[in-house]
Amino acid sequence: MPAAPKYDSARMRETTMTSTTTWRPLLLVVFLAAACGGSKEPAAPGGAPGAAAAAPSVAATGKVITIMMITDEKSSRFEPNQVEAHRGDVLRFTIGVGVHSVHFLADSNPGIPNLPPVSDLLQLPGQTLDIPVNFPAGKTIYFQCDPHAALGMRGHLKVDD
Ligand SMILES: [Cu+2]
Repeated sequence: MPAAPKYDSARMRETTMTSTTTWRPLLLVVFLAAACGGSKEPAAPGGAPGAAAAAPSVAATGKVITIMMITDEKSSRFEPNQVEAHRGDVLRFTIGVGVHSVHFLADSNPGIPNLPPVSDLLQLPGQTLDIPVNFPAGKTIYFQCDPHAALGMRGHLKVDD
């Protein structure tokens, strides 16, 4: 796996106390996406230091799956809310409308390693949070938006090899 660009590595050290190794595939994908798509600056992976275990990195596939987060007159929801992805893909949670979070609850995902820390609240239209699919193949992982989980803003990620 090629090393992440120096620029991104330096930035990561500013924004997180956790190992840069864990997030390097993500950074690479973000860098490539930004280089060809001119996408916005991704949200920093929030959360407490120490929340990220020393995870084995996963080889990035380069595939990015956009999951919109929307509140409208119909509902608050992830769109899509049933996602199938391969290890090394990236889930790009993207604000459409509303204020949302992304939370892969540990309690709802027993035994699943590499769960990201709960996100900050995201609220700017177009704001994104990238989550690398670095979970065991064959598992289905639950995630939710904390403010709207009770209203049905929940989703599942099925992980393929
Ligand atoms: Cu929400």
